[in-house]
Amino acid sequence: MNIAEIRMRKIEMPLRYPFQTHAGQVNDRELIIIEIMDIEGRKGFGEVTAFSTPFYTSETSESAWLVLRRIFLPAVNWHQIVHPSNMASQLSIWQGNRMAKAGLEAALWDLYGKQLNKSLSQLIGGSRSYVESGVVLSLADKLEEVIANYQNEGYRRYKLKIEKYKEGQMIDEIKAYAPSLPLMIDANGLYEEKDIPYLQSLDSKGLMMIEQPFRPGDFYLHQQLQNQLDTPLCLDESLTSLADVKQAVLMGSCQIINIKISRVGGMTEALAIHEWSRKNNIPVWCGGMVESGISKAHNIALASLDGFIIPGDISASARFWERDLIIPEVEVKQGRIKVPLDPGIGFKVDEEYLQFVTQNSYIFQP
Ligand code: OSB
Ligand code: MG
Repeated sequence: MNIAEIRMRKIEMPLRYPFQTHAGQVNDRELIIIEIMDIEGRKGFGEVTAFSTPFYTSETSESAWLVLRRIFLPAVNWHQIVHPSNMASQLSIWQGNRMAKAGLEAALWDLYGKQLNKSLSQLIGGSRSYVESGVVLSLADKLEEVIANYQNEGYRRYKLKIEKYKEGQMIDEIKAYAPSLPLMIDANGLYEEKDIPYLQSLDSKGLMMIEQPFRPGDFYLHQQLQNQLDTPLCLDESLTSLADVKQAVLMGSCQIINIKISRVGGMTEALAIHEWSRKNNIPVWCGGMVESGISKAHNIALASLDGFIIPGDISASARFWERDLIIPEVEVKQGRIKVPLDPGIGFKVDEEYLQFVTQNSYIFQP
């Protein structure tokens, strides 16, 4: 792909509202932006979406920075890369660090689209011109107020983070003023085996699904729960590869798959998961990482594939940011986002703002 230079930036973007999870509150989002330039000066952009603490997966933005700088960047045989998927095979000798791998691969996909003058959606075989959009409600949000706001954009799926044992009541409250709101909860693995009776009490609430009730790795416990629930289970943290997805589905540990490009190590693996799920009639949706527009753009392309039949965590730029890194910003109208047709990610990167939020830069020349 004639790669001349790779630049990594550590950035910090202020969130419009604090994002509250069980593990604390995020006010400023730390991210790594990867920029890969070819010999003609075309640039591809990717994003490493690891958080500053390992509350979601074991990677952090700092661990990803180190692994990229010390191990991945020097070890890739850049001259042998003729297609973005070559990156995954070259990096497959190393365990884990999937978000670091995914960010690098993302920049290659954007660049590849620009070199071929094709949109990312077109490159990967996307068939939709709009993707359906869902939104996550953080624990810090005043539910009634934010739901009223989000209804203007017409979001097609609302996701509630859990506050153990309070969610039953929260769901009832929401249903009281918005009875037909398409609602799901995401437990981020906080329930334990002893909570199975409580989870059964949620079965009558009409949830679209329950995401990641137990800790990752516990396919057996998820299977036990799914056997006792009508509400479909969806796995997130548990699924880091196609192999995990096959295991979960074939064991009956879940009925729905959350695909995040970052969690599975890149677009190539995400495409393989989508393909297998489609052949096996397993519904998939695209997860989110409180990410910038660069990563949202990659998600929009992914979600334009056939198998993405459930609205994803792909919200408007304004859901998180006063100002986003892309032009134009992502907009949600009537619960949908238009899939851009321009080459690569299809949005222009706001390089002036990118420079403004950059804290630290590292340049590597192959
Ligand atoms: O589990 O999907 C998750 C945010 C941080 C860590 C984990 C998760 C999330 C989200 C964010 O749910 C969804 C979004 O970005 O819209
Ligand atoms: Mg989740």
